[in-house]
Amino acid sequence: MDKKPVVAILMGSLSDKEVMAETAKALTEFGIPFEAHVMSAHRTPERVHEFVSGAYEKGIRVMVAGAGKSAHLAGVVASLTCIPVIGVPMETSDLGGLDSLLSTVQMPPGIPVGTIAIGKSGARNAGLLAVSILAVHNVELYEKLKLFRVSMAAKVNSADEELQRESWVLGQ
Ligand code: RP5
Repeated sequence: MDKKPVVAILMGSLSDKEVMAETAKALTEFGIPFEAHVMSAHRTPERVHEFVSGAYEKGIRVMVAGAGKSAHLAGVVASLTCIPVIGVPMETSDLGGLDSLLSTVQMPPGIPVGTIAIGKSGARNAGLLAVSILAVHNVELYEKLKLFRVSMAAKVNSADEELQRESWVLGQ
């Protein structure tokens, strides 16, 4: 695959870095080139505008935006581009991430944001979903995704085998 970034990972603050690194890890597992930036819908709105409006022309095909609290980053990003946008709501100390979830998911009709689970599992799934979107027109990547699912299923099956070796499972 071309080395030019095809996915942009955006986060509202450096405090979101650890969570958004999960998106980066998933993309790396599939060899997807990406770039990652901190930019904020309310603290650096001009930077968001500048970056997102030039994203398609420079080769970005999926955007992942993670933000917390009044998490309008993904919505603002989606308003500036027709590239698919996946929103990752950050877990927060005050409302547990429900604030971020509702701010990201409740987009009025017309400007969609594909909102995913709160926190690290959401960030990982955002990466995997970005891979699925890119795989629609890339047979090799699609096959890689299928193999990934097969190996995940194998892990679950071997976990069950391991569990069956424990005597308490038999109810005796
Ligand atoms: C949002 O506010 C960021 O996405 C972050 O999740 C949250 C808190 O930001 P900091 O105060 O930690 O920079 O804009």
